[in-house]
Amino acid sequence: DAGPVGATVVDEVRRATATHGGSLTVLAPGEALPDAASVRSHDLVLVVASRAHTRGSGAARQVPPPALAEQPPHPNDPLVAAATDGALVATGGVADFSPDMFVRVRAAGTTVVVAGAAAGLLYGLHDVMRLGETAFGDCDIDVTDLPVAPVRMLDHWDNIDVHPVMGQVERGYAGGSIFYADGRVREDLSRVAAYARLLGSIGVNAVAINNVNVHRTEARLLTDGLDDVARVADVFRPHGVRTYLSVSFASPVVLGGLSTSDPADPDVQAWWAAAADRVYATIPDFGGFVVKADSEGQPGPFAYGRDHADGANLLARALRPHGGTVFWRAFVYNHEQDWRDRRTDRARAAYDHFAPLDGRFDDNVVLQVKYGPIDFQTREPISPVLAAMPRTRLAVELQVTQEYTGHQKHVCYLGPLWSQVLTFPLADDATRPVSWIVSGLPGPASDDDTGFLPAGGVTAVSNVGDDEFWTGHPLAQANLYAYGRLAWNPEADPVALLDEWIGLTFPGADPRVRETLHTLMDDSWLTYEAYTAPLGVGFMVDPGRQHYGPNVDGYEYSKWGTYHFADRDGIGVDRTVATGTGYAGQYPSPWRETYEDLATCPDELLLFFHHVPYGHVLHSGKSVVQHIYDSRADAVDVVTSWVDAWQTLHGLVDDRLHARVAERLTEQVRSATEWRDQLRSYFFRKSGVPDASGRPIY
Ligand code: BDP
Repeated sequence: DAGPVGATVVDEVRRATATHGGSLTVLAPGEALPDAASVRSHDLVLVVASRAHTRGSGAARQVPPPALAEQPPHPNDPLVAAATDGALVATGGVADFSPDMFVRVRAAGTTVVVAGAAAGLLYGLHDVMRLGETAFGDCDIDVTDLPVAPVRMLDHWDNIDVHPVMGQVERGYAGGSIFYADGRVREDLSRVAAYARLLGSIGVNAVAINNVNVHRTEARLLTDGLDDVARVADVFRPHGVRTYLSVSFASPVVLGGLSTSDPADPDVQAWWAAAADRVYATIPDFGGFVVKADSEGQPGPFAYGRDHADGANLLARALRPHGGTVFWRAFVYNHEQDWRDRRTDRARAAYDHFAPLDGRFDDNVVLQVKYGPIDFQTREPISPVLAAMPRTRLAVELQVTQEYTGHQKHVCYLGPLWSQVLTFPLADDATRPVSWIVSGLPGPASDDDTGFLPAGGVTAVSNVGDDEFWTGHPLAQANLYAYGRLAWNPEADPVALLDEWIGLTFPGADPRVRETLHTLMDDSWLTYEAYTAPLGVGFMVDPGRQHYGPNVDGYEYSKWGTYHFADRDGIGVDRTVATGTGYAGQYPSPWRETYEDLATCPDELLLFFHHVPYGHVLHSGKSVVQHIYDSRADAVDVVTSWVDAWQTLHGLVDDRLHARVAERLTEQVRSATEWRDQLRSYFFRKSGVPDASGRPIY
């Protein structure tokens, strides 16, 4: 009995063996192994070993039963999976097993998956399914796999009610919510069950099921809605996924009728403790809370003269007796600033608020930091907060939903962006990548293996809705897939992950399908960047169309505070220490020097850090304005070529899917053309510099 995940393991292997006409035998600890003659190819034997059975005995290698080991090798040989009932302490070359870890061994014609817990076994079985025949081929290498980050979370920005402008899912581009309909949690959660299985298969193990902007209806999930939340948790649990809620910091007032939400007030503390008690009485393995506080109008501790550590610890102490965690977001800035005041800089805000609080957060608080200092733009430098808080558990937050990257109308495969973020060597003299920071792994230069190295995890905003294809644009499914796989293994090659997704999504398809999808998707993030905002400048999206399409000055003179500062002479934001906002100084060396100096600042981030004349020559050899002209025009040519490429797949993929992608590509070409024409004209009119290529400018 390995719990609900153990039962899922049995279901999964039963499903897998049945497809091939095989059968499943489950052996209890100590039960005799079947003899070789009775086990056929495609059969699967699940050996539930007792702890005593495996401890210290050479683990994986020892598991194939001698009877099976005598069988001649066959490409479809039986798979033997072994689970133990707890931590496995193994010798003989197999390290201690963490709960998510598994080892896959190919020995004497048998494929063996060994894990120390049901979750690891589940991940091992999904790995075998992903590999297909390859898992049964000749190979004498033992594969040990485990995730780097302990928490791999998806946040849903879903509301119960439907907002007149935003719809039901804030920044959602795939229809309504899979969780809620008709003002409550859905009666039929079968879609959620399919989603849970999907998440288990890509290694995601945590889901927050409501919007970080917590409106009154959703706030009540924490109290009146608990039975419904429990139903959702029941559906996620068997796939190793824990359920979290976004909560309002003002809950004691809004839900509890108290006159304050002050963290120092004993009644407030008691209210949260009682709330947490009720949650855990209903959902014993509840994950915890996600909190957006003092940000974009959400309530928070500032109202009471307290800081974010006071606020986060209040909730953490309520969750602590139950083992829950607070994911406290670092997305805090003043969204009501005076655009005329050139000293204000939104990029500085998260660091200014949080870096001084390092060491003050309880150890069941994870600070959730957006990957860039502004807001999920197509290109941003990595947030310096991630390097500034060594005594705080940190999680990096990505955005799978394509808010700023084309609303799932545009093909924009984000795997390469996230890969860059996670592998970026931010700390310890450019040796410690972001994925290590959020996993609590010390840098290679660290000689402190006993110090406080707290782990947080990887989180992201989900892109899923009740749309027929789950993600609006069918190809946006690849982003969900890549997110899970990269959160598991940040070193993975994003194009190889895309290839995996293509193989699993279009099994047995004509080779042209794979080829064409690579043509469209491999570099689609860079193509999107090339026709939208240039050289790291950020925000040029239209506020009126919910961050879709161009509007160069859309935010330029607004209180939200994101500026490109384009004038007749130049463009970009001076964030240097010497003459600008000082943001570059928030980085550790060598990055602060790299970004501070025009000579070393990389082209793709130039306008994020510097205000330069239009004639400034990039490392690429082009002037800034010529780059603006050329890259936009070239990228539109690329997108236009995708329409014909996709057309050649007609009849080779499902017709409805083909039609949906074709329709979206038409819109992508229209929108990319609009970006090109507006940006080229805008900067021609601002600068007066003609396009050296002679292409028309309107
Ligand atoms: C911004 C979105 C907004 C979110 C906010 C957040 O426009 O809808 O509420 O991020 O992350 O990008 O809280």
